Amino acid sequence: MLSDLDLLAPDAILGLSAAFRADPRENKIDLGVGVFRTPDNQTPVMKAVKRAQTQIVDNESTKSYLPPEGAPGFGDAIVNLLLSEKHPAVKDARALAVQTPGGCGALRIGGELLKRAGANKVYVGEPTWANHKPLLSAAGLEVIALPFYNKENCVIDFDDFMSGVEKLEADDVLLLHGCCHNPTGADLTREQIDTIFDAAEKQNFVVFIDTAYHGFGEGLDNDAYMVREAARRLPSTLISYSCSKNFGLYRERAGALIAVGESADHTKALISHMTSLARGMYSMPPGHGGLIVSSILQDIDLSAMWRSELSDMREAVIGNRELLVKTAQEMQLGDELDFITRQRGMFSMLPVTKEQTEIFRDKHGVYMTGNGRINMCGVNTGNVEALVAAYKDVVLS
Ligand code: PLP
Ligand code: TYF
Repeated sequence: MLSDLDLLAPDAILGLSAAFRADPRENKIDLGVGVFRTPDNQTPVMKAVKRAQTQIVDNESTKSYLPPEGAPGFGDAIVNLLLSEKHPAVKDARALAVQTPGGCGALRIGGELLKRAGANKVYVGEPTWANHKPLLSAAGLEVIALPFYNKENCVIDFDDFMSGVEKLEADDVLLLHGCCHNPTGADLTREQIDTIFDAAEKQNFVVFIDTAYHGFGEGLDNDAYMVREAARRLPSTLISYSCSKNFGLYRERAGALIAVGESADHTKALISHMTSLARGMYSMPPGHGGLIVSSILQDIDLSAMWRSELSDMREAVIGNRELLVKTAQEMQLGDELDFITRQRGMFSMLPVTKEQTEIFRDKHGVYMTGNGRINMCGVNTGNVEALVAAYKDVVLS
C-alpha cells in the first residue's frame, strides 16, 4: 500500500529558497519566501524576543504540557492586541483565542470548525496565498476562487469581486486577508471592507479573516480595521493570526485562532470545539513561541521594545518599496512600477507571466514565485539597479 505513493514536488514557495541557496551566482537576488530580511539578507531574532526567551529559559521550572488553549495569558494578550481592550466584543467576553501551531494551524482548525458547523464552501479572492487551498480543502471544504485582482493593471477589481460575493449564501464562508494581502500587497479600502460586511450582514455568510502581517502595513491599529469591524458588526466571525512575521518567530510555530461569538457562552462553545479539533490533530500547541509572545505582551517595557522593532521593520519595507519605484523612474521605466508604493506589507506582484519569472531566474538570478510575487525585503540599495535592469530586459524589451 505505502509503495503506491510517488514522490511529490516540494512546496512551491519553500522550494524556491532551496533553489536560491543552490545557485552559485554571487549577484543572485532572493525575492522568494515571505520572511523579513535586513539589507544584508539576515532574518535576526528580535531583541524583545531574545530578552523574553532568556527570562523564560532562566526561570523555567517545568516542561509539562500546556493547557489546550495554549500559554497562560497568550489568548487574552492576542485578543487585546488585535481587537483592543475597549472593543465591545472584548468587553462582553465575546472574543477569545486559542494558541495554534502558527497561522497555518489556525487556518486548519478554523476550516475544521466551519466544516463541523455545516459549511461546505469557502470563497477566496484570486490570487490568494498558495497554502489557503491545501489547508482549507484538507478540512473538507470546497475552495472556490472569486475574481479579485487585475494583474495587468495591478489593482483590485472590486466590482468583479463583489459580483461574486453577492452570490454567497448563508452557510458559505468568505476568506479575507486582514491586511498586507499575500501575494498582491493590494489591500481593500475601508469603504470596500464596509461594503463586504454589508453583504455579509444581509446574506448571512461567515467571514473568516486571515491576519499574518499585523503591523507590517500601516501599523498595529490601522492594520486591524477589518478585524475590529468584523467583530463589531457581524454576529460571529473567525480570525486566524500568525506571530511568525510580526514577532519574527517563524520556526516556533506561534499563532492563534480567535472566535467572536454571538454571546460569551457561544464563544466558549466555539473555543471548546477548537480545542476538541486540536485534540484530534496535535492535542496542544508547542510552548516556546506562545510563552515568548505572552511574556512580551504582558510586560510594558518588552512590549514597547517589540512595538518599536516592528515599526522599524515596517518602515524598512516601505523604504524598499520607495527605493524600487524611485530607481525604476530614474532608469526610464516611467510609472511602470508606481503601483508598488500604493501597496502594503511584504509583497507585491509584478505583471509578469510564469515564463517571464523563469527568465528572471535563469538569465538574471532573480528569484520570485511563479505568479510574479516579490518579497520587498529582498530589494536593497545593492541590488535594486540590477533588478530594474532585469525587469527592463524581461518585461519591456
Ligand atoms: N496566512 C498568510 C497569508 C501567510 O502569508 C502565512 C505565512 O506566513 C500564514 C497565513 C501562516 O503563517 P505561519 O503558519 O507561518 O504562522
Ligand atoms: O507566503 C510565504 O512566503 C510565507 C511563508 O508552506 C510560507 O507565508 C511559505 C510556504 C509555506 C509556509 C509559509
